[in-house]
Amino acid sequence: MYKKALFAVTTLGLAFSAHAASSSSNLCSTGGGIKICVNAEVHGSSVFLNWSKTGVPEKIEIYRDSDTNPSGREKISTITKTISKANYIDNTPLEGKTNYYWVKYRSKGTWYESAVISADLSTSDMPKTSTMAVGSKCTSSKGTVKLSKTKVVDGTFDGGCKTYMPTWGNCGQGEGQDPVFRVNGGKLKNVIIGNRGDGVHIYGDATIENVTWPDVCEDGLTIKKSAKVKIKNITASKAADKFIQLNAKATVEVSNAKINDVLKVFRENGGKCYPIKVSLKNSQLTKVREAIFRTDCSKSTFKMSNTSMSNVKAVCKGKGKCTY
Ligand code: ADA
Ligand code: CA
Ligand code: CA
Repeated sequence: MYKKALFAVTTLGLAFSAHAASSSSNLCSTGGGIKICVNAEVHGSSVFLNWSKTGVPEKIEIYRDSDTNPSGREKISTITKTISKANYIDNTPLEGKTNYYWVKYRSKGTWYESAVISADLSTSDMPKTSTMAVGSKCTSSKGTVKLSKTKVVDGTFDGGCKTYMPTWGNCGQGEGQDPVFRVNGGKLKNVIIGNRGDGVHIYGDATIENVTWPDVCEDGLTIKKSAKVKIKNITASKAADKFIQLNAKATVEVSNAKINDVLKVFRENGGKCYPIKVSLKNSQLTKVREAIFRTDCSKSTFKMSNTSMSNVKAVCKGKGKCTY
């Protein structure tokens, strides 16, 4: 579970603390015809700031300090182009202590600012490297199996923790490469996906278990036909673009995943609205360069729980209902 941050003092010196979600409405500031309410939460080793505001400021600046005295605070972000954006993730907060934040904004030429918001990292119960996420048990390879064509799975396939290496594909971003595994339905377990071709394609209800992608190629796993898919105990790294691509209506449940260095973890095909239902729990995410979940479909949903995040640019991007 992530730890909610505590709120502290207003600029007028009125001190109180409470849990973030329940007290955020108490900490609103007004000025220049704009009302701004800021909220802070600790997720993993990052601090998520989000705010609601009435009116449109000309510019926003985010400041951070190790105490509530604004003197000596550091400007950590300036927002001008994406002024409608109402969140900021601080991936490099001051470790092991309480961080204090201010959201400053300019309206009609004059600067105003939010009350100071605190985020306590001293007792964060979600360290940078979470031991809770197990990942795949097949991370060291028991040998390589060379594939001259896609391995089709109907029923159960146990790969014995070997690496399945295609003889085609180049691990680039070229579309239309044949997958390493085509799962028509059933269970794929104990495999290491070789770094050529297009990972795993799913065509029916399936369970994916103890699978490692040491180096995701075009995509790691693609849902090609409507399916319910459970993905558990997996480890994946180095996706230039997407790890999981959803090209059909699907319910995807991921748990005990260790995912590192991807642009997006989940992507519903651009412009499509199947819709999809995705959940992620008991997992560890490090270095997500764009977003964990991206969709253009407002009917699609993403739910994340008990997951540590470090160096994550955004949880959700685009449309969809996002809960975490
Ligand atoms: C890209 C591409 C889509 C589709 C998708 C995929 O998003 O634009 O047409 O090919 O990748 O399934 O990999
Ligand atoms: Ca200070
Ligand atoms: Ca693709």
